[in-house]
Amino acid sequence: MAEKVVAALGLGSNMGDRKNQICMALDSLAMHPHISVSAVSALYETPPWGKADQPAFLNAAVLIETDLAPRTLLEAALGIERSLGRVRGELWGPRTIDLDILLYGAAEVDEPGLTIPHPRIHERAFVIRPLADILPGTEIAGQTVAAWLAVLDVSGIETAAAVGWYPVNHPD
Ligand code: A4P
Ligand code: MG
Repeated sequence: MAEKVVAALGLGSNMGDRKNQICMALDSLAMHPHISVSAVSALYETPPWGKADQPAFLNAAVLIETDLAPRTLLEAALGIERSLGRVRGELWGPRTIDLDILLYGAAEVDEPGLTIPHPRIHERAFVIRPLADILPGTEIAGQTVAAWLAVLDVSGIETAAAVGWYPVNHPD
């Protein structure tokens, strides 16, 4: 069996029952035979980034351990999106659920359809805020996640709720 790798995924939703969809995606990850969930961030309500005229998002980040290769993990994530009714619309537009592979160990992947670390993590408060709950000390683009959090504009981001029964590693 392949070695286990620690990976971080970002979750986002701004259509339908946002919290339920994020919780269903977390359940699907936890039930996957090759994925174990180690920690989940708090849930954050975040202003839309990139395309402003759309509803606010709920965002979270989850730490997993997996022996799936990056491409297989992406297929699992896309399968979970599909199972929750994700229909691909415009880039950066509204979505029922978005599951992005943020980090996969220290791997750097740049292939058609798969880029890890996920592009622009450190420019996006909606990614860095939840990621700082689960991986504050990890370096991205030369600085720790916690250091990026300190310089990003987090105005408008609010803690929505803890996610429930998952082990939450949150500073509050
Ligand atoms: N893909 C490549 N690398 C990855 C990766 N590391 N993880 C490919 C996941 N997918 C990856 O994604 C398009 C394709 O990206 C996938 O089929 C996969 O092959 P998509 O989810 O269909 O497209 P998208 O999400 O519209 O585009 P993109 O660039 O992934 O957008 P983002 O970066 O996900 O941004 N504002 C707030 N507040 N919160 C949000 O969550 N999300 C977005 C979308 C915009 N604004 C937001 C939020
Ligand atoms: Mg995406």
